[in-house]
Amino acid sequence: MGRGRGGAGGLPIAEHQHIRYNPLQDEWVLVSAHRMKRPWQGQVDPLPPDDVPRHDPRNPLCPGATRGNGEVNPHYEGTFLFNNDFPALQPDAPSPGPSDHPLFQAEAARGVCKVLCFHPWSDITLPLMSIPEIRAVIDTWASVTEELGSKYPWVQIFENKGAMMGCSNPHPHCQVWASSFLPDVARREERSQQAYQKQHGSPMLLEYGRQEAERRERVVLESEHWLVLVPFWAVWPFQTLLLPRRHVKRLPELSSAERDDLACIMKKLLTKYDNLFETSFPYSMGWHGAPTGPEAEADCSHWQLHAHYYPPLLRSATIRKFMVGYEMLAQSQRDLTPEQAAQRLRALPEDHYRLRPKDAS
Ligand code: H2U
Ligand code: ZN
Repeated sequence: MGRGRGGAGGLPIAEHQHIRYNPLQDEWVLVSAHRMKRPWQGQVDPLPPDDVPRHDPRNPLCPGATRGNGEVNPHYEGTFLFNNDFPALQPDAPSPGPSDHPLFQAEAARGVCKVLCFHPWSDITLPLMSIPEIRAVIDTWASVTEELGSKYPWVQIFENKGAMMGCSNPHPHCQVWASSFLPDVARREERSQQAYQKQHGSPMLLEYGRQEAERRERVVLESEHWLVLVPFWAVWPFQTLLLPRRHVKRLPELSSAERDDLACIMKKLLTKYDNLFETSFPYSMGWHGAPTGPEAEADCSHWQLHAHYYPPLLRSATIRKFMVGYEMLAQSQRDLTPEQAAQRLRALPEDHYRLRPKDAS
């Protein structure tokens, strides 16, 4: 393992515990690489099921199935977007009224929640889908951002994959929550990127991507239009950040070539993830771009579109990183360095382990 320069003045910091700053979300992470050596007698999670039926008429996300609200899904053949039958946000919630004390503040929360099925089959995942099929998902992400973004200031697209991440249904899908308010993480990213641009004159994540592409030690994948890296400040063991090389503020701005290239790089990244522990790799991922809505600031040039991938696995297909104790009470801590994680991901093959010919021996 090379001695990571880490970017902090060229210091060889990888082997010694230290804290790193996340300038995007304004928080620190404790990096203690030597902790990977400790024995593990804690929780071992179950493996994801490998016998998911391709079509199950009782699964409410399948084509032709009946959903929770009694509606019958069309016999869709590509992506399928519908309103969540159990939405956390609805368009017409009343306002809680004025606060009578600064310690008791509440505000109205309105919005829309949708579910997007990626594919008609329940036994497929993004890395096993074809490039045109992934491209169709990207196009739907862009159009739903446009549609809901015309009304709401924040459109959060996110995918919870795997039971370990609380995903309730194996059918490949993601969710879209549009809200009348900027959620916490969005607010922090808004503030940090604005302050950075004011101080340094360029968008934070555009500069960050350029720096990482030059430094190389945290780069996992590169393509003509995209960059995947384990951020310097990553918290989850194999967390990655997906960045366009060009300055792009929101998903709908992506050109056709950038969307095709995105489909390719997503397929490669997710294949590497699955190959890491030869399992259908669980994660939560989501897109962040400039706020939307009729009141969005005219100048959002401090924003750079990006996707975060937060996978929980640490040592194997069944041993995850727990964010408890110190993380809940003090700050995040990680057990291997981002440079080590990037190196491991980089070294993994780009062909999916499930598609390899079975060993004849
Ligand atoms: P998750 O597995 O990521 O929770 O996504 C499944 C979503 O699908 C969940 O938000 C919705 C749930 O509310 N759903 C429906 O809208 N209708 C149904 O009939 C089943 C599930
Ligand atoms: Zn972000």
